[in-house]
Amino acid sequence: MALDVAFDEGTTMATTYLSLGSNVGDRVEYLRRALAKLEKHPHMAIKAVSSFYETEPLEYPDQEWFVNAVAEIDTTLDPMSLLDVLQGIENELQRQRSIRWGPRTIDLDILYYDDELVAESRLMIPHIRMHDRSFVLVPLAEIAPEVCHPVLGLTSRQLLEQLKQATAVRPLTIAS
Ligand code: PH2
Ligand code: MG
Ligand code: MG
Repeated sequence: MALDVAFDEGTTMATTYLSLGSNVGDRVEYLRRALAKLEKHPHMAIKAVSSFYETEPLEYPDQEWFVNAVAEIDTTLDPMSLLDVLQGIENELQRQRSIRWGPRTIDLDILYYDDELVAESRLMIPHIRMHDRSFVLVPLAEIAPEVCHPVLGLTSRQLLEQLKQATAVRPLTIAS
């Protein structure tokens, strides 16, 4: 999936990697709807989307398996504005189904934003736990194997190789 958007001249473009996850309701549909909303945004262009993976829940094992993916996006939004847009999309998708499905329909997390480091109470970039999570590293290594973690100095492929506790991540057997 690729889309070229003509951004205004003079604006600074950044490449960001986002993690998408859902474990409530029609998980694939939530990922697709989130991607459609990202694609429609005037300041974002989707450059690549990984396969969709079915993943064993991490950190809170007593919940449904997730569907996870990673997207590469070019954006002229600064990191905080990007976070606002992502939270807006999460709210839109949750609000529509909140009564029926509960609150965890979609999770949109910023992994990288160029090589920038952000350490705010609302936002940490690189994502603080991404290097421990096979559900992030497998799709990230699929679309960006050579991209380097700006703090750890390791590529996605190397992060995946050095993962100690890899939880189950398997390609979803539907067209994504
Ligand atoms: N997200 C979490 C916690 N655990 N596990 C999987 N497999 N996938 C997720 O997206 C995920 C998780 C908190 O955001
Ligand atoms: Mg998350
Ligand atoms: Mg989140």
